[in-house]
Amino acid sequence: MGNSFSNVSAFQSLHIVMLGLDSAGKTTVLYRLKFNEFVNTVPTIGFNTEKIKLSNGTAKGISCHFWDVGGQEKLRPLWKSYSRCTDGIIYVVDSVDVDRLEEAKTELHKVTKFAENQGTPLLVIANKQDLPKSLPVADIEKQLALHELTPSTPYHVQPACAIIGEGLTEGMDKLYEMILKRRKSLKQKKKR
Ligand code: G3D
Ligand code: MG
Repeated sequence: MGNSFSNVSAFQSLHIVMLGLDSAGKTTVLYRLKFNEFVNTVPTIGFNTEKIKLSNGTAKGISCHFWDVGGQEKLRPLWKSYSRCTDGIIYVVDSVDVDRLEEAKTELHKVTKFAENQGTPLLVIANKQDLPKSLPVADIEKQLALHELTPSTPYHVQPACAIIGEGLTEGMDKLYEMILKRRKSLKQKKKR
């Protein structure tokens, strides 16, 4: 008791959407969180959805309903409706795919600008950090121009390797922390 997490029921389910360009590693993240092991993926046509009870970290026991939406160009128009009014957005980036970072940036900024997404906490997963040519997190933060996001968007950038699960617990804990903070401030605003 007494920590910042004590005021949220472990039975509450959070609604989280996972976005990012195709092949960034979204589905690998999803099944790593669900089964705690590597699952070989195929390109997502449409979306995958899973209810997952987090099993590690400070957010352990929290239930999340994840929506993992395909990242191919023709599927990106779906992002608007899937990201609407969620508790949190996870944006997965391939840290090696330097040529498409600009595209990843444009798509991310589009999503955070939707009126329904104002203030929604954002977790950027800088994935594939196991690969030798992966860009460091600071460079990814810069290239995605995260400092230019709408000031109401709280964010955290997490280096990760989804195939072994490294960084995912830390990332989910940060996202959960931002979600709680937002809920608290919305509650206080309502009281005024
Ligand atoms: P997507 O759902 O974002 O489209 P996927 O991406 O989860 O399908 O992953 C795309 C490819 O990236 C997969 O390889 C997957 O194994 C790989 N991948 C995902 N995360 C990591 C990681 O952290 N490190 C490395 N090295 N590879 C990763 P294939 O070969 O099946 O295309
Ligand atoms: Mg996928």
